[in-house]
Amino acid sequence: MRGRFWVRGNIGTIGGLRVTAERGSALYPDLLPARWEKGPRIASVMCCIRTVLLAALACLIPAAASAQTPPASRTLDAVIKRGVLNCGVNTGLAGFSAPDDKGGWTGIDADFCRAVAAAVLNDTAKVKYLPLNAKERFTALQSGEVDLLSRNTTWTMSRDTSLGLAFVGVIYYDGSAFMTRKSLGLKSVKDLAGASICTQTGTTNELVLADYFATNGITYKPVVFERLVEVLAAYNSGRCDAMTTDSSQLISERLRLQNVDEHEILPELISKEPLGPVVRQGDQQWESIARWVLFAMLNAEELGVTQKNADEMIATSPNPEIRRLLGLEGEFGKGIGLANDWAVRVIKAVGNYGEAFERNLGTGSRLAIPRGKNALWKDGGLQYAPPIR
Ligand SMILES: N[C@@H](CCC(=O)N[C@@H](CS)C(=O)NCC(=O)O)C(=O)O
Repeated sequence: MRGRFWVRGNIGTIGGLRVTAERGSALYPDLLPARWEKGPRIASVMCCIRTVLLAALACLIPAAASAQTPPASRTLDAVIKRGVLNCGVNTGLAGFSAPDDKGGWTGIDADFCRAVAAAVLNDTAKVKYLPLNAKERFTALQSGEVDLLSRNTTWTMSRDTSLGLAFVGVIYYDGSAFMTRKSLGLKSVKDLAGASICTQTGTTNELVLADYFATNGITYKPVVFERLVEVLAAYNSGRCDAMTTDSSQLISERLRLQNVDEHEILPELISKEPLGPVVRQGDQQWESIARWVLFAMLNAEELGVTQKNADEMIATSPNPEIRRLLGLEGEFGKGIGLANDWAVRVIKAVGNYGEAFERNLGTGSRLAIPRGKNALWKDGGLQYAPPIR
C-alpha cells in the first residue's frame, strides 16, 4: 500500500551511545520490515531533531579517530637510528638538485630532502644525497637504498600503483617540451617532422615523445641515452636537431650550452609532468611525514610565514591557522610521530614553498622561471595544500 508513514528504529550505537532514528517517507510501506511501526505526525518533527543530533554526533567521530597513535614507521625508526636521511636526488640538474663546489647540494629537490631531515632529525646537515639517473631511481627506493626519492620525478599511475611506491604530492607542475637551434627557424613542435630528437631512457618524456608524434602522424628519429650528460652532449654536437625533456629541465640544461642564445625552447608543453617526491608504499606514517612536510611549506606560504619571520610569528601571531602550523595549538606532530614543532623546523630550514621556489628556480636563481602553474591556488596557480586542523 502506498501512503505517508513514519518509521522508528534502533540503528545501533555510535561512540558508545545508543542511537534511535525515525524517518518520514511517501514510498512503499509494505516493503518495510514489520518491526518498523507507523507513528503519528509528531514523529516527523522528532525525526528532524534526531537526524540533526545524529549528524552532529557523526561529525565528532573523525575527530576522535584522528587522535589515535599512528602505527610505527619502519622508515622513520631506521632514519632515527641511523641519524641520517638517505635521499635519492638527480645526478646534477641546476634548480632541482645539483652538487656545488663546496660538496653540498642545492635545488628545490635537495631542499625537500633537507626539510624532511629537519622535521625528523632536527638537523638539515643529516642528509646523505645519493645521485641517481632516471633508470636507477625506482630500484634504489624499492631496495631501501634511499628513504626518499626527491628527484624531478613525474607522478604517473603505473609508478604510483605498480612499483610498490607512493607519490606524496607535487613539488613542481611541469610538461614535456623541446629545445632546438634558433637557426632552424622552427615555430612549433609540429615543424619537427623528420627530425632526430635526443632524449633519456627511463623517462616519461621518451614515452610522451612517441605518443605525440604517433598521434599527430609525424615521423622522427629517436636518439636515446641513459645519462643526461650524454643527451646534452649529443644535442650540443649537432647529432640531434632537438632535445626533449621537462620544460624546467630544458631551461636548466640550456644554460649549460656554450652559446645559450643560439638555442630556444619551443612554446608547447605536450604533456602533464607533475613532479613530486616518492616513498615506498606500505609505510603510511613515513608517507604522511613526507606529504605533510610539503603541505607545511605550502601552507606557510599561504599564511605568510617565512624563514625570517617564523620566530616572530611564534611569539606574536594570534591567528589560529598559523598557531596550528607552528605547533602552538593542537597535537599535529603526534599524528605523524614527530615533535609538535615539526613544521617550524621545516620553515626555518628551507623557508616556505614560495621562498624555496624563488631561491632555486625563480627570481633568485639563474633559471628565472616564473611561478606560472606553480603559484598558489589563491594566486591563480595549481599549488594547493589541505589545511592543518
Ligand atoms: N620527469 C621525467 C624526467 C625525469 C628525468 O630523469 N629527466 C632527465 C632529463 S633532464 C634527468 O633528470 N636526468 C638526469 C640523470 O638521469 O642523471 C620523469 O620522471 O621521467
